[in-house]
Amino acid sequence: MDAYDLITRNAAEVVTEDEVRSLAEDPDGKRAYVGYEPSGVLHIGHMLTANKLIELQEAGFEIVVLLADVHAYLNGKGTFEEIRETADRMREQFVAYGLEESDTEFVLGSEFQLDEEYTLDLHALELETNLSRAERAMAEIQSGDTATVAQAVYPLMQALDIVYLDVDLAIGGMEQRKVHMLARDTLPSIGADAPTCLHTPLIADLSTGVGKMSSSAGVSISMEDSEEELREKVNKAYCPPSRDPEPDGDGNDRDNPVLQIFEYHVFPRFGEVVVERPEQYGGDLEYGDYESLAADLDSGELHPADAKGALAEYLNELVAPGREKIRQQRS
Ligand code: NAL
Repeated sequence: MDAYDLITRNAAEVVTEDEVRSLAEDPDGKRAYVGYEPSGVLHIGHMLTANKLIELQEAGFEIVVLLADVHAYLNGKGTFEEIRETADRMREQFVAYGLEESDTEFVLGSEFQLDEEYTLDLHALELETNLSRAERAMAEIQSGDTATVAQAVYPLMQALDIVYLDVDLAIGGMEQRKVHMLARDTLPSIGADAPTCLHTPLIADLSTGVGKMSSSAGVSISMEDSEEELREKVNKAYCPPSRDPEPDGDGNDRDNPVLQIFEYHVFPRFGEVVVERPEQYGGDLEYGDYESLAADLDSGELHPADAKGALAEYLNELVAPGREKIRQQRS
């Protein structure tokens, strides 16, 4: 796979393609960053962007992970002390998940976001941004129903962090795209470059295939799930025996979360998949890529129950090191 294909593999969107192509010409030493509000335990959304970071490390990028303690505070996620404490645990869980520690710089937001120069730059961005734009940028990030002033400041700090961390490529889930577009539009007003962005897809709600999977509503996969819990969650997941013939945008907005997890988690990390079946049902099935597995589900060669059984096992392998780390953190 060439560098551009590896960088953009499984991306829902890159802004812009030309900018990413120019990064791909010489990725060595380029910096990609992602930010996370510290929370107690990683969930499948964190793991999805982490998969992309691991691929970018393979492509030669240096990775910066911002543990966004001040952002979590502004978003109403707890007292500052509580949030600071979870940031350390989250860093250890990312390393257990497979982020190469020697190639990853973990930064706490509060290390630089309270400096005088940063604060003045932030106020400059506040002057350039109207409230409704800031609110719209937060629609899919904000906790609570009514936006606070703190939540209007939040996306401007996120924009400014891209400058202060000196990154070449900003990574985030699709829910971050409006913050990144705001950053592209407003950063030039303080003399900074518009950031190049890559957005990972959202996985559909596990039980319905409608909307996005979320740890705050519905069923989500978490790094602390036991093998048994994973099996139960996956067994109950929405997995029609064929793909939606007309993907999103056509009024039939159901996606297949089981296939999505194979595509965005299992194949990127394992490269191939073996679905174990007793001889009497045709024996094991082996897949070297996502498309061939999806095609077999479509044709009926692969039964949803067998696909789910395999998925639960691979997910278990993915979360096991982090689950062990969480157990240690609590003892
Ligand atoms: C991501 C978040 C917070 C601050 C950031 C700063 C720079 C780059 C990425 C950042 C967290 C993210 C979330 N908004 O919703 O988890």
